[in-house]
Amino acid sequence: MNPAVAHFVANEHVESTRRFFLRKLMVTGLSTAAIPAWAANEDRLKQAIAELGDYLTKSENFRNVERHRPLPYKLPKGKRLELGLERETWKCDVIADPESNSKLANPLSRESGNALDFEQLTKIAAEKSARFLKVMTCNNIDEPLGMGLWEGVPLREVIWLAKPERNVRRVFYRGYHNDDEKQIFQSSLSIGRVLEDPPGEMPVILCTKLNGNWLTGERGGPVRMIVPDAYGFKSVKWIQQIFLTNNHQANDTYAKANNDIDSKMKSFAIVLNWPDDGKTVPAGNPIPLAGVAQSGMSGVRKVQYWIKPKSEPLPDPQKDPNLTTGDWKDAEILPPPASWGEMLPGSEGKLPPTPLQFDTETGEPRRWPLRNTIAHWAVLAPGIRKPGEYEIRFRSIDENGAAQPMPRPFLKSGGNEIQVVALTVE
Ligand SMILES: Nc1nc2c(c(=O)[nH]1)N[C@H]1C(S)=C(S)[C@@H](COP(=O)(O)O)O[C@H]1N2
Ligand SMILES: [Mo]
Repeated sequence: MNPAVAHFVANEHVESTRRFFLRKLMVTGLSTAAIPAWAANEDRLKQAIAELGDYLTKSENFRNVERHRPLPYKLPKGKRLELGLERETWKCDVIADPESNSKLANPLSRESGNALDFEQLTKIAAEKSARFLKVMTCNNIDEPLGMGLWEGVPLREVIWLAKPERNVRRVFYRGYHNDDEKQIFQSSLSIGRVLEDPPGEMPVILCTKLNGNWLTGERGGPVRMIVPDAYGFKSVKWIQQIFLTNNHQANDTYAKANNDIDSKMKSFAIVLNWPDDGKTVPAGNPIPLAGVAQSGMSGVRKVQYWIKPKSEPLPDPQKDPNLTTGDWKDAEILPPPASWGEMLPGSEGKLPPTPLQFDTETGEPRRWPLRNTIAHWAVLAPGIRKPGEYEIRFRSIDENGAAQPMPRPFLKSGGNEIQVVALTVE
């Protein structure tokens, strides 16, 4: 057995898999005496769940979305030290937008020699550090880039150091961009969002750690912004400049690229590890399905799938563009994993104490799935007797009862189209 599967089989996911497998047997009206004949299918379902991998993504396994040539983390170490792209030399301005009239009593700048440095950040972190789970997703890519446990200093702590006094409506921030104006990548937030977190929401942080380890250059280190409720473009990497401005308009680089820059993360469900040219199953054999659900601002109540013969027409796009009249069946959202990931330092897959979304006494997540993270889901779909070509679709239902892609179907605010994959029954 491959080691990842062996590891998985040893943990609770498999127990919960067994429970819902048994439930499925009961639903389909078979007695538990039929289990031995089905054992191979149970194994296949276990395998499909195991192939989802660890809950947290290893830093180097995130998908990168990056412009800039050369890439800052590919510069030689000496150059990186010189440019403040290493913890030892990192410096960051916290200043007024020169094109605006914001007033700060104590601007921090490299020019005046009092810029924020990593040592100061570490001192603030000793008292005010924040740690939370968040999935990184690009609004233009319909699959998460990676799932992380992020840690750092709330941005507001650093803003208060600069003693803003008046005329401050927004904050915008930039990463290192090779001193080339054309390569600037910046994002902005209202000052209100930075200073106060909506109920249950996590703070915007200057992030220094991912999954318990220092943030690597490839992931945006030494310091990157992490905006928990937003798509990836707000989480600017290689941060070196923070501006306070009286400009009431968003000046995000992504706005120029035709994106909705105010979008909160959306909920959706997708199957994983499904070959582009489809899968083949023997007639009558149950079909193991497993994937991830992204839990956006309205959470995820359900994950559903719909298997349809390819030859059968879809509902009339004028009357039912979102396929709500399909024969949707429920899958199971898996509970929090027993092991969060082997990359967590010295912890055998345990999370460090205690992410903000977790109860400090029980160590359990306060809800599941958590908003702005993922959950794994799985189901053993009943076998199909009739050989032929089929399509399988997937969707989430959020906690308000809205079925994906509703309530926000427009793609500029985040990809959430209903996924479709091919299945051949032989
Ligand atoms: N400095 C900088 N930060 C950036 C970007 C960039 O090109 N430059 N890309 C952004 C976009 S569009 C996304 S989706 C996320 C991707 O984060 P990742 O590469 O860590 O997965 O980084 C954001 N931060
Ligand atoms: Mo992105």
